[in-house]
Amino acid sequence: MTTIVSEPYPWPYNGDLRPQNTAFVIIDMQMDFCAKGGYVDSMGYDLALTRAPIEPIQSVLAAMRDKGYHVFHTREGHRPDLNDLPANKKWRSERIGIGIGDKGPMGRILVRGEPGWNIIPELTPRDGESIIDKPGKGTFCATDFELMLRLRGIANIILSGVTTDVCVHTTMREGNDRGFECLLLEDCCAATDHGNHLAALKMVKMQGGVFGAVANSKALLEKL
Ligand code: C5J
Repeated sequence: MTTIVSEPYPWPYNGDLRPQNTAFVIIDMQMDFCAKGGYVDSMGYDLALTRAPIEPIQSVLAAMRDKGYHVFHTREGHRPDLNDLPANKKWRSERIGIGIGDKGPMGRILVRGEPGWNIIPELTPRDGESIIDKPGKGTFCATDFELMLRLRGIANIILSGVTTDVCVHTTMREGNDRGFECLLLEDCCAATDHGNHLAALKMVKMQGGVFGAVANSKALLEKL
């Protein structure tokens, strides 16, 4: 029986925490979210917020790699022809910054193959780690993520990345509805608004852990 000190219950619920059945998922730590001239910067949000989880994620990633846990990286992005970009998503993005698909200082915003779409160098994936390219906010939508989790016998998902209230939360909710046991690492995530980050953490902990549990990376590292 192995559990992590977390809220609102010791995670995972059944104490079955092993490298074989657990994945560490790093969501959208891309230049568009963390670098000057990218998507988040073009909207005028503070990059210090989205860059804050880099070091904590690096520590967890090193431990997960060392112990042989499954590691997944995700990238939010669209095909260069934008055939997978909903018109309302594009329209909304144009209201606040450079529109998705339009050219910015880091190349076309959230378009696959552009400089802004790359994962930041601090968290470069290693050979053997899966990268999920997703057109939406959730990692399960229009991807082979669930198939890969099921084929490997993964039951537990540990979530990190940006943004807590959007892509991380959507993925957690999607995973929870599919029966995966989810843990959100609070210091390994960030939102473009700190209040939204805190609210997103609180939402997880309602109703006895409605979407799973929340822990600090230190609690996880102690167990690993
Ligand atoms: C957003 C994301 N916030 N990765 N994407 O648009 O959370």
